[in-house]
Amino acid sequence: MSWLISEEGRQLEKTIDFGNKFLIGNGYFGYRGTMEEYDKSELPACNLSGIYDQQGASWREPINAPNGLYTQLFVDGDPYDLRTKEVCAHQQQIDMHQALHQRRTVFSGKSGEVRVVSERFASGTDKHLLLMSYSFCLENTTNIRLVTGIDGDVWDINGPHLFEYSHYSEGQTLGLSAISGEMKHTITVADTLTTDFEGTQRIFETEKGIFRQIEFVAQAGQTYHFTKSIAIYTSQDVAEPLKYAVKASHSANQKGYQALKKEHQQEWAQRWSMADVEIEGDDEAQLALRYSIYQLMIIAPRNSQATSIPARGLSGQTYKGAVFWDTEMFMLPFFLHTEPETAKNLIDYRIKTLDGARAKAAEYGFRGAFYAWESQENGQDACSDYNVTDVFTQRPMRTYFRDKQIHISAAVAYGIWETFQMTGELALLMNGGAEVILECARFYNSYAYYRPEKERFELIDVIGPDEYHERVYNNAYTNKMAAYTINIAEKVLEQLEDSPTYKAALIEKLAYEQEIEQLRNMKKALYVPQPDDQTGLIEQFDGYFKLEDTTVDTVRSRLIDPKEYWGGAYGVAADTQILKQADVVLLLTLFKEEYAKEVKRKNWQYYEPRTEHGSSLSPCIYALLACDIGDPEWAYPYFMKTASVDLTGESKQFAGTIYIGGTHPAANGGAWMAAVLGFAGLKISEGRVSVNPKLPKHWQKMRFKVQLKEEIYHVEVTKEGGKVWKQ
Ligand code: IFM
Repeated sequence: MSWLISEEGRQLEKTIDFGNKFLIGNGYFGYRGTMEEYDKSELPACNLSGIYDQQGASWREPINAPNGLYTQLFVDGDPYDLRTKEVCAHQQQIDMHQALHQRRTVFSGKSGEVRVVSERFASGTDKHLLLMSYSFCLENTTNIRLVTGIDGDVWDINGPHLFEYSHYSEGQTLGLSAISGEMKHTITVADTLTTDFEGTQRIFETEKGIFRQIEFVAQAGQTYHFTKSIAIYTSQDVAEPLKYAVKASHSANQKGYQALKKEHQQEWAQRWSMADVEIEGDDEAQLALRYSIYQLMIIAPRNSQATSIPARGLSGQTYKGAVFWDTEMFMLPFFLHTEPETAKNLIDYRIKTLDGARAKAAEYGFRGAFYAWESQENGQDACSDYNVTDVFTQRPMRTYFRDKQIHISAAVAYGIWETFQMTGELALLMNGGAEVILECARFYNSYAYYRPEKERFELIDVIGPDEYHERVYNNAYTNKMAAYTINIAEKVLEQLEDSPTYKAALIEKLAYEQEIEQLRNMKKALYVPQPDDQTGLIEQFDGYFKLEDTTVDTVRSRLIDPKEYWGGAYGVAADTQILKQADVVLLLTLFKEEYAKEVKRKNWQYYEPRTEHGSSLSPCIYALLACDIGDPEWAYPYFMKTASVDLTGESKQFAGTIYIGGTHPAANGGAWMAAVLGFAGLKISEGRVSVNPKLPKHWQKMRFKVQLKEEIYHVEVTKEGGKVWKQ
């Protein structure tokens, strides 16, 4: 039971939600949980990873491939479509253990009942393959028309992106290629069909699609079955995507659905044997946590070099398919502990995009690497200067995420350093990691402002994690992370001591000698806000405590429109102490060893009632710190909120008028962190794995594995303590 995510009934009002909830994927593409008969109005999408395009002046976003699953069944001329037909029963589910999407529908119509059963999976062994098995059975003998093929008229937020469609057909294989407008990428989908029935066949083309129509008389009570072997290739993969797609689709078809499914199941069983976290005593938490892990595993860029994970995973084009700090700060820990190879891929992406970060720093007049707030394939920043649309005037609002969220570079440096510490691979530093870290430190050096009267460096005019307060001075989190980046840079240089030739060449290449001296000075004099002696509180930024002290509900009651943006110049939260998401609490979580328990407790208690949790990144951090201070019962609701965000669909859907729905991989990673690092209290330090469990009252036991270097460790914890042993 705890492996199945299931919904009964049509619930048409939840079609968009279910598209997210029933997502399948394999890191190369994500396929939304929509019905086979849907056209673009229901937002089906085969969302491709790391391949972007821009239409006119609108936002650049990832490309959705033509829909190879498209299938519509006509019974006596009538379309049997979930949107329009009455049903006696309908169920949609994800079997997480096998990463299979399953559908069962019993339609009722003038020709009696029609049962449709389908199953699909994004191959875990060949990232280019999407497989489907589909069967139907009629109550009465009736004329059938089956239309199945490739629908290239796809849903886009800022499209269309696909043009110059070309069609292909040979035997049972159809193909559709299209060329993207800006980048001229070719996207090809091929589909080979195998049926266990015969009929009158016709292939027809539309401008943006190619379909096969099969007509026959279906006998009452007989089940008819077909499979589709769909292959997706782009010109980013190979020079001739059509050739590859057709070949892959043929050979998949030859191998057969069942054989491919078996391979896929074995691969997923293997993955789960490493990644699963078992919870005894709480089925709801178990399901939600597994679902979070499932979501991370379907978007992990395993077989692609140097690609990362967008903030909405592969569930669509929201947030421009861009990579945020979410990856390093919220998702990376899961991969580092369970799939280090994938973690390294995520890091390689930042190494690959270093030049983009350098260009951004230079654009703003700084040195070093200022990473994109919303990073696309080459590290260019997709974040617009006007990232929110005002609900009243419909005008774009000037936001400063791109210019001022300078903590992004620290997140990148932090992620690389964490990966180095976990894997111990110096090659990671020598193959670009060191260069990134040094360039990030240089950026803070060039950004910092020396205040002679205070004899200190400050970071002024920034936005911290709490985006509702723009252009603040000395955001505690940002200053601390900048200081940490400088620390890491020093440690990196120490690590390179044993490779003097490489080190000297790097310092020369970056002209870094003088920078080292400056960083030393800055390290001594960079201001990092400290807990107040009396109250123990860390002020989120200069002047924060002078802002109106009110409640989240009061601020909410001031909204004129529910979609109104809370931040920006005139936002309802901007002049108050109400924050969007964990900020000081995140600082205390990351650097928990450096602060007294009482300080952590006081700040948790102060900031929590003032936090709107308007970002899905927030609750997991409150859960983590609550565990750290020994209060798992405080942590539990925040953990559950995080772990179930994509199950309940209860998350913000709009920022102003901009749609921001989709899946929430940062929260998925946060759920894993809260469970493993929080409740189980896993700690890896100096090559030693230990636990310090703080289980919620009703949890009896947790069991999971982690990988450290080449070793796999089994961990089992109860309320009384824990065991860790090597495999
Ligand atoms: O990166 C986050 C940010 O912290 C809050 N707004 C949404 C972004 C993407 O998840």
